[in-house]
Amino acid sequence: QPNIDELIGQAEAFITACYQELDKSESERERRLADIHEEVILTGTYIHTEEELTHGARMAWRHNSRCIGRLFWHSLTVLDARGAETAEEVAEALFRHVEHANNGGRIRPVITVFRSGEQPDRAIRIWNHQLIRYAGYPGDGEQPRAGDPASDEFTAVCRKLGWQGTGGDFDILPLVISIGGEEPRWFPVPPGLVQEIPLTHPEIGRFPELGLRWYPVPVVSDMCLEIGGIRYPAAPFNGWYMETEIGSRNLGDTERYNRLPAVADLLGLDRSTNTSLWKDRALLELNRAVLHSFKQAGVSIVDHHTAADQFVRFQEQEKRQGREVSGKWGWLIPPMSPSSTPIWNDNTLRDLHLSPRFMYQKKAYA
Ligand code: HEM
Ligand code: NRG
Repeated sequence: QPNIDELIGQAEAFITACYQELDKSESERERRLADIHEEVILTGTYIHTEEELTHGARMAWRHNSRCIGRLFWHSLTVLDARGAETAEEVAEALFRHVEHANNGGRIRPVITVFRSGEQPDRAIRIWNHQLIRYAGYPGDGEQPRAGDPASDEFTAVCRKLGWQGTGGDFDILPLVISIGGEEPRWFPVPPGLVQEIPLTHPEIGRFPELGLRWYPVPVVSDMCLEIGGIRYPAAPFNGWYMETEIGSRNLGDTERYNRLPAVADLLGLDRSTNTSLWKDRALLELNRAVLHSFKQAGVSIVDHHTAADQFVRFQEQEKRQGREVSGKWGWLIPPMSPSSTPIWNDNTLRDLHLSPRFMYQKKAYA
């Protein structure tokens, strides 16, 4: 958290940029800055208007150098949950978020913003990395490992709090919420809130034998939103998936579900040699299965070629607005056939560290 002078400086920079983008008059800007100045001197902080919160969150998305989906930054729905006080109220707002985002499959980009974190003894923290995610069980002498290895540590935390999973590959974790230094509370995700999608393949009839599935909406819930020097440690956001996130990484990575060998075996590929390119062929069919299954279920998803084209349109749109796009090449190229997308040959991308922004923060546990 910045000191008073830094806070006023950051507030000024934000209000200036925000009010200019919103076509507000010079006098409006000056009045608002005078008010903020007084409020900060009096209370040590200031409260964003709804309008500032909405536009600030949209700017933070637009500024994120790792996100390929930014063409749609202006369409972000901002839900103001700064009034939520108790863990129950937070959990209810989170379930409403998932419902509103899911929208029967026509996924809407949404962010829910909880109150700012200047008082550590009242700070709201969501312990989950994503609101919906699968548990991970490392296994032991008797039990083989199961679930998503990325969730092993958090799953152990949930079990210590009293949550019990089935020990299977696709247990949806509970929400874990803490207020200040209080013990965290956990809330099971209501059955029916998440319409999971079993993976099928457009041509391979036996694909369901792999028993793979995924959830419709990625809601990242452990990042901190910073707007004009004010930090929001609980501000979960979602868009829709790009298929490679699930097909290449979540199901394909060796340190995640590691399912390329199983897919290759189903396809009858020769795994005894690299030169059969069995990994590449398995990856391709796994990604096709993800796209096919989401489409069949009527759930929004984008393929990596379309997403890359949309990113190029975003770059052109920003150029017309006289703004430079911040980007990290290594994050923006997709984890399948990256050289077949227009981002591959873009050597102009630089990380500009713009604000408002989404930041990593210390884990709420450990
Ligand atoms: C990262 C796609 C919407 C903020 C990413 C990544 C992808 C992606 C593929 C890289 C993820 C990874 O490699 O793990 C999309 C698509 C969207 C979308 C297709 C559809 C609308 C949003 C929204 C926000 C957002 C609505 C925030 C309001 C971010 C942030 C990251 C990111 C902060 C970096 C996450 C990190 O550092 O771990 N996005 N995104 N995105 N996106 Fe988006
Ligand atoms: N790769 C992660 C999700 C990270 C964010 N991706 C998005 N964000 N598409 C995974 O679960 O695969 N979003 O806000 O849409």
